[in-house]
Amino acid sequence: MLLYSYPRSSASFRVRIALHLKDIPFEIESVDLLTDEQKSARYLALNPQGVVPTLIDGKVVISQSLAAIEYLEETHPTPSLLPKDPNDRARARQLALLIACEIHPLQNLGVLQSLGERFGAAEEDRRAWAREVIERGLQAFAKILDEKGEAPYCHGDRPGLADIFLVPQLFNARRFECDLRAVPRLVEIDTRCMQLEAFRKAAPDG
Ligand SMILES: N[C@@H](CCC(=O)N[C@@H](CS)C(=O)NCC(=O)O)C(=O)O
Repeated sequence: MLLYSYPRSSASFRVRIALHLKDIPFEIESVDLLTDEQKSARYLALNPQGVVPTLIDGKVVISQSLAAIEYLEETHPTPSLLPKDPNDRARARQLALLIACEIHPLQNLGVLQSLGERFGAAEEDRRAWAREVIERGLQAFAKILDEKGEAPYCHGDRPGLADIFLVPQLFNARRFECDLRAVPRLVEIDTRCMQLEAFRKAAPDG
């Protein structure tokens, strides 16, 4: 498989974790977000949204990290990234989507650039906006987890879908200097995940 990816892209980080957890061999084609390579005609032909990641498996081309991860889950079911019980599976997806739909899109590069270019928001205000959406979203994530008890990972004793979304989001939270004191359980899970080779190899500096 081939993954179009950028080291510090948290959406790419998610797919890299899933590939490593499933021990699927893959190559990386780097797309430089700093020089807007994601907006080049060559890349837009592959991914009309102009964002990373894009996963290629032969003729299959998948954008959207969650769709790519679900594809990996279906084509390489072991080890599974989802719990067995339907309630728990729904919870895992709920947590992943909370990050994918409610936190990350509001703090990604494109939105922060628009806040500056269209509305004149200063760098400091853009960072404050990102901090606010991340902190609020992570606090909701932590509350949903608390209802489930004290498992070592987000859903049970193995890392899975929700952890795959949580760890890159915490990486972003630190980039924006979010206050994580209100979400100690998330910090603990992140530390535990980062002790695993799959997460370390997938990390921006991995
Ligand atoms: N929902 C998409 C998000 C993709 C996304 O926003 N990627 C960011 C990097 S994390 C990106 O490529 N940004 C470049 C831009 O906004 O121009 C996914 O999960 O794949």
